[in-house]
Amino acid sequence: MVEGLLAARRRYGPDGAAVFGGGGLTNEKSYLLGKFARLALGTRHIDYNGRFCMASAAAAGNAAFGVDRGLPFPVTDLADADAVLLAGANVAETMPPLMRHLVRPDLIVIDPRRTATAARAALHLQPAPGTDSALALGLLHLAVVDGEVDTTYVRERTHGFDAAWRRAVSWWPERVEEVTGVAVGDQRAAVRMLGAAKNAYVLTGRGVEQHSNGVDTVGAFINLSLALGLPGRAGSGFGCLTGQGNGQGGREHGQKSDQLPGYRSVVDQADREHVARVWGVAPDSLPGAGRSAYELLDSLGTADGPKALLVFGSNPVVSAPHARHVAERLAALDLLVVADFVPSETARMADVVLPVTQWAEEEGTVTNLEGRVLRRRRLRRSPRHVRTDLEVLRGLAVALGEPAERYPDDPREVFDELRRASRGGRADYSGISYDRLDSGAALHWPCPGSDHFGTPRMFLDGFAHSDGRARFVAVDHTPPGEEPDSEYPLHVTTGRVLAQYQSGAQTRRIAELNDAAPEAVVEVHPDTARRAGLRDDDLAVISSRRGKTLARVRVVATMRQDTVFLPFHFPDQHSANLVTNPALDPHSRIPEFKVGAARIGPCGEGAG
Ligand SMILES: Nc1nc2c(c(=O)[nH]1)N[C@H]1C(S)=C(S)[C@@H](COP(=O)(O)OP(=O)(O)OC[C@H]3O[C@@H](n4cnc5c(=O)[nH]c(N)nc54)[C@H](O)[C@@H]3O)O[C@H]1N2
Ligand SMILES: Nc1nc2c(c(=O)[nH]1)N[C@H]1C(S)=C(S)[C@@H](COP(=O)(O)OP(=O)(O)OC[C@H]3O[C@@H](n4cnc5c(=O)[nH]c(N)nc54)[C@H](O)[C@@H]3O)O[C@H]1N2
Ligand SMILES: [Mo]
Repeated sequence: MVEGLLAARRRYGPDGAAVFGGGGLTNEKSYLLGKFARLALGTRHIDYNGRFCMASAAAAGNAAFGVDRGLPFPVTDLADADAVLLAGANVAETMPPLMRHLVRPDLIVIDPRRTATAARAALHLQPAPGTDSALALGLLHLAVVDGEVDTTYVRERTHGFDAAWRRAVSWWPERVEEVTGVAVGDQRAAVRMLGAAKNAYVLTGRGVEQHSNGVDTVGAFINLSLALGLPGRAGSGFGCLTGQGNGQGGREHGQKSDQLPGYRSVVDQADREHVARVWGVAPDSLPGAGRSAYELLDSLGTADGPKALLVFGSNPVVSAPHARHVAERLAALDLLVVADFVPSETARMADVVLPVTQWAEEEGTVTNLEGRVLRRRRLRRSPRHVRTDLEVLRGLAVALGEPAERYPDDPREVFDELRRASRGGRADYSGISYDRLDSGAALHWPCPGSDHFGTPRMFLDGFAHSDGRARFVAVDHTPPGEEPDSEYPLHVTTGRVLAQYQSGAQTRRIAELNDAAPEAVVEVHPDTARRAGLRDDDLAVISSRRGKTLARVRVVATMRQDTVFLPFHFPDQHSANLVTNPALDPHSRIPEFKVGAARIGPCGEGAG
């Protein structure tokens, strides 16, 4: 590995090597991985799978509120609300424990599918995939004309309403119905429910975030919540439901190509100076911003792309869009190193696999969806000679010529350094310690001092912009990257099912041991299936401009006729990402996992 990394550096410079991380890594690993990339490799190319997840919501939240923390309030607050709007989130399957906080509120669910979550809603709006920004603009339009706007709040706590309204003014309900398929009466009912609620929340999931207009779409929902006066008011609010075990912390400590620890900016001089001081290096020696996750993968092994890649905590061969192309790029590398504890599809392609310890075998912290830092404790010993990710990073760094003391491998020591690096930053962890967490304290960042009790509820006294006000963003609806046409007449959308987790490498390992492989399915409306010559349980081929994938038909009467749904948990010829569109949002570089043009048909004998 070291020879390969040094060769890449010699021939192509420090950017000849790159790092790909994951939001499942602990805070300590995320932090050390970012430091390793920028100091030991000296590369600007480090990014992670959060870019595939909620990067658009983070960008929209930062623009509107001055800082983004997925949920700026504890989940338990939801239980007392009168109404909750869930836009593109299927929490009954993806976060089942959250459902217990959603018993009392009236639920409004926006999802092209009638999910388990939608089935429990008081109102289900079922738009065509990729039309949410039109729907959100329409809901804002109705809130204004039906007199549901909190004008005092808008005047005292926000800026930019007029510009946002100028865009929404042309999204009258009939036009919105035509674009989205959501009936005018249902639009009105949603606004009435939110307007009548004394306390309400608007929450977004991947369904509205993973789009080539993801930032604008989330911005349109934030605008709606601001018009109703929800964010920063006790008992109400706006939030994004982050997904992975450390979906929050994973992005706050420097795995994202444009961020340094403490949610600092890699291009801000004061931010660079602070982090460089903690790391004991000159600010100028820190590299600048690198490529975003998909752009990084897309460039591997090309003339100006990295020739060596280290992967920690992701399985991009299955989870990245346009997966066949990504596999080709990985195959073009001089050196691929994968650290994992199961033989993932990406690990199977690697020149070197590092079999690291797994969560039950190590100490650390993660930050949950409400910004609360949780201790993860070791439950069992690891097999002998298996190293932790921290030990791997330290060993590699030293072999690359770095001083050992720069890479502590004791999680507590790493966390203490992370606290110093985050001090004064937007995500300030400096007051959070293992001792405080172990004594049972519930600490949400920002927590700027050892005597500070953390911040479970943000924005109550003001938003994080210098004038304390939130910003409406002037957004319009733009259509998705691909619309159905005669060749590819359907929308294909993707997501999750309850019984599978992520790219599935771990579930498959368990299934392998039990001799029971899970099978890929595609959800199809009965009429769509009939027209395509398909019956329930048939093997179907779903194709798009990127390629094709195979899945068993599940006929679902509540599907939209123009849409099929593929869970993304399956590998090889069953991967949903063989058909997904890698079109990127211009502001956040999140890919368009949630909509593309496709067709479906029977899979001929022996095909695939
Ligand atoms: N069981 C299970 N739970 C998980 C995971 C898992 O893999 N399995 N993964 C975790 C992770 S990393 C994440 S990020 C979260 C994700 O949690 P969710 O966001 O709830 O998950 P998804 O299924 O990706 O997307 C949610 C819904 O978006 C809908 N959708 C698709 N296209 C559109 C659209 O254009 N507009 C709208 N409004 N909705 C659309 C889909 O039909 C789907 O029901 O789940 C976490 N929890
Ligand atoms: N079509 C489509 N594609 C999607 C999505 C979608 O909705 N539709 N969702 C996207 C989203 S939201 C996400 S988050 C990604 C998730 O997809 P991936 O980024 O591939 O994440 P995982 O499948 O969780 O893979 C994590 C890998 O890291 C390993 N791992 C876990 N913990 C550790 C650790 O501590 N150290 C090391 N070294 N390895 C570890 C696991 O064993 C596993 O093999 O997929 C994205 N892809
Ligand atoms: Mo995610």
